[in-house]
Amino acid sequence: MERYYQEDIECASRETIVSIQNEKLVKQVQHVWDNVPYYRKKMEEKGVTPADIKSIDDLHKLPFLSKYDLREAYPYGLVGVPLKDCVRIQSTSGTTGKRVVAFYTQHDIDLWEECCARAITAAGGTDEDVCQVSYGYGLFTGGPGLNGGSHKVGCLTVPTSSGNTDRQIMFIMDLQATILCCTPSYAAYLGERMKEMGYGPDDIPLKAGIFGAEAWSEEMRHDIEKTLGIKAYDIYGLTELSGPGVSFECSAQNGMHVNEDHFIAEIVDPDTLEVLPDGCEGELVFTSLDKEAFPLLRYRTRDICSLTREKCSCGRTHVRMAKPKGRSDDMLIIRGVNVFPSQIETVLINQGYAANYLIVVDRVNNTDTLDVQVEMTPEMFTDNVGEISQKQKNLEEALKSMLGIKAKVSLVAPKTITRSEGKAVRVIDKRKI
Ligand code: DLL
Repeated sequence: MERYYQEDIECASRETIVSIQNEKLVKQVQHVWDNVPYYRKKMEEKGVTPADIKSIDDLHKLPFLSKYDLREAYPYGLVGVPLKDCVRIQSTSGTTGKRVVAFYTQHDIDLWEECCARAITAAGGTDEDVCQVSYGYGLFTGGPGLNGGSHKVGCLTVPTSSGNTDRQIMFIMDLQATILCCTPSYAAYLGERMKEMGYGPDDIPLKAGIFGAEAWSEEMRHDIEKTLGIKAYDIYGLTELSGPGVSFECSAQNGMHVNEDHFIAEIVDPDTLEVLPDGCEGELVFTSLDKEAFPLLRYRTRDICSLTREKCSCGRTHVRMAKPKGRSDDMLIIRGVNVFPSQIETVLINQGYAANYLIVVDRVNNTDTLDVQVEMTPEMFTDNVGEISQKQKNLEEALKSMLGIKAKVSLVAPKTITRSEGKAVRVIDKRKI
């Protein structure tokens, strides 16, 4: 049976959703115009005033915001309320660029935690569950967001934060945790460690995982589900818009429902900025409809994915976004060819490797080089040079057929690539150093 945290709104008719969005957008544009001089100036430059925005059909008239603007306006330039009304900041864990600082009123935090509660409920969570939150706590939004959502659902919340892997496992086993929240790469590491400790999927009390904060492949999902004996749900979000819970997966595991009563999602062509129809891949852009402290309109996420409004078997009506392929700024251009780390991950897991790899890009004699270091699993480990070289060759062929360019593979011994407790760093681009 599908569970909902706020069924009325999660399963509302399209007309209801559009009417909520129309009403909130008009108010939000006025709020920003009145209280955020930085964005008002952008609107004036584009010749738009709040009177021009009567419904979501007028959204395209508004200017975009990007990380560049967040840096320009750092730290207080985009805050929409007096600082005395703000109760918290959070900041990006970003693996690229300077940190972003986002602000919250108590109302913003309540809505954010509700979004996370929707995600936990969609993963089957109830007040009977023990929910271990192994995302980092502190400036990163993962821990605080899912902690708040878990409280709202009424789960017994175990705020372990990330790291100290053996202690995490002790709590999962001793407290009989049923839901695990962490990055997919950390979930894979926890699974690996539990296997080493002799726990099979039937010994592990977990039933669901809520994994996000980084791009991960379907193949990695299947691996984690098998090792931990759980159903693994994707969750998406970004600090600029609140944190985790902007969208989340349901039992169908076929795209993440965007919380459309709080956010409008658009897909644009990253070069021309033209709005693209459903089904087309492009850059995801969000407008937050009821954030008070940090109300971003048409914020360019850099995440590449597509949207669908096709009916979902879970009964939710909110638009779904596909698993982001990666960020446009994580996309590697190697000898002119676009390569996403997630494509490499798909090949490795399909060939029986785990998601323990490092991509090293360099430029030698004016030519880009792509080296992929891949860890052998303990089961396949060998020191037979001929066998290793055959395995490397097989992987190189599989990568060539996926990417269209040649990659050099080096197989390394188990446990030689550093494990991640938060967002994994998978790429070293020496061309940028
Ligand atoms: O990563 C918020 C979060 C925490 C989401 C916990 C899910 C779970 P930031 O540190 O600001 O916030 O990073 C946001 O991470 O623009 C995407 O590029 C990436 N990202 C987040 N979730 C996913 C996901 C948090 N499910 C950036 N799949 C975003 C792919 C994701 N990428």
